[in-house]
Amino acid sequence: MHRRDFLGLVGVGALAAVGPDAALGGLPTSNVTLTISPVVVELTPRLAITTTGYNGTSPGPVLRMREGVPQIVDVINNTDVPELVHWHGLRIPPEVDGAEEEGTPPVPPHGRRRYHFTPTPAGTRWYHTHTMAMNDLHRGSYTGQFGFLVIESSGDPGHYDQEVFLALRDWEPFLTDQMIDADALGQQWPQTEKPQTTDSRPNGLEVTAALYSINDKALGAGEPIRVREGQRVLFHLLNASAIENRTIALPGHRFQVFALDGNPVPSPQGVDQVLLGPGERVDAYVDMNRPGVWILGGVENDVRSSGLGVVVEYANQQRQPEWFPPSRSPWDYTIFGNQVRSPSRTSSGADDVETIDLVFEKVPRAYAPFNGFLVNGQPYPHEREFVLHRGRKYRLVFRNRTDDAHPLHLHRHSFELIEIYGKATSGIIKDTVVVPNYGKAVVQFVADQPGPTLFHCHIQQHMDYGFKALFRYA
Ligand SMILES: [Cu+2]
Repeated sequence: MHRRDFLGLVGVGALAAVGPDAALGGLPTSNVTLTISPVVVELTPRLAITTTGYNGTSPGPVLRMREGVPQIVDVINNTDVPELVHWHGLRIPPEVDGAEEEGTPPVPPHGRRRYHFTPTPAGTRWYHTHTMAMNDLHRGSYTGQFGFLVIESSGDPGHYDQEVFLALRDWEPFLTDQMIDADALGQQWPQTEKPQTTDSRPNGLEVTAALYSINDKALGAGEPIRVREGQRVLFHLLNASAIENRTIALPGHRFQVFALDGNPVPSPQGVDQVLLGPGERVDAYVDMNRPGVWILGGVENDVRSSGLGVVVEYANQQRQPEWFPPSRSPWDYTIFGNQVRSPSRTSSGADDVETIDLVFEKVPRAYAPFNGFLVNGQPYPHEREFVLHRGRKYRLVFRNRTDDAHPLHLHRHSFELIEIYGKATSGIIKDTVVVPNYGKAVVQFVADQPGPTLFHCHIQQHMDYGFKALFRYA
């Protein structure tokens, strides 16, 4: 379908019968059952797609679990292929984490499997399939198998008037060699990892999409988010895409970001736009103090008009939803961290910290027609895995020698971001970080979760074609 045809179908302002809330009511959870089966997602009243989802919907239900309270989750697989449910951002054992590389047993086709785990840490997590897709764009994270998971603590959640969960998605992916680089991070960074001569071989086919939604609705097709002047709205934002980093904004409003990947940050800050790599979450308050009808959506015009948005409507306001571009202030993780004066802290192998260098490279058309990726010169699996010693502190130096920004995810652990864009920081705890093209990031973590631990790029095609590694405990 041509993008223009799709625009005609959506028609900002059209209303669908079922709003996003229908799919997102919280479940009481001492026990949870997730049923994997084919679903129909009505992106607009006139355009539906078929995919695979949880409990008859995509996104799946917002799951709420209590931190530290043991949980039983039953997964029923009503599809013809083995499946895995990964609990993203949780510190849980490899047998239940949901990665085959770590040894989690898959849920067999038309079978079921019971998981026992004790959810921790508190915060905005999510759950999603972790199967390989390779060249099948109807498998893995290209499907609708994802949902929010909130791990609740006894801590004070702070004051807000309503809570809104927004998952960014793209649909009906296809392959192209005309990838438009959407990785304009706005941020300036030293390209310390750029090789003297860059690879000039033609690029392989990459996955892209031209159809987007927030939760299960394209812009204008679902119920608006209804607000009143003076309200404080708590937004949980997730990029559930398999393919692309995204930047979103709400014109005339600021996102007061207080948590990254579900973990409170040392310096909450207001920002005009939020960048999310696949897998990342941002929690933010928005004070509703500019009455009108607005589009909360992707900053790229073609992406937003192809569905990536939702209408925010103040009470007693009737007009066409408005959009204007946010200020061009770049996304910068470090503004949410503690100020660190000496960047040398990150480069010298100080104290009791062991440094592991991870060099990422792309090999154009290594798996023709697709690109391949190398971690320290080798695609997965590595002959000798990276070995961790329990209780020891590690510093991972991500050296991105490719022309893409990659969202890098470490399973079953949280890490502290200590350097990015050539700036030192501290106190930002994450599980996924977008490392800019030809740039470097440094993270630090304590090896306190024994068992095999998967590390990978959260872009499905990159992971499938080599961009992953396994850490083992000695
Ligand atoms: Cu990647």
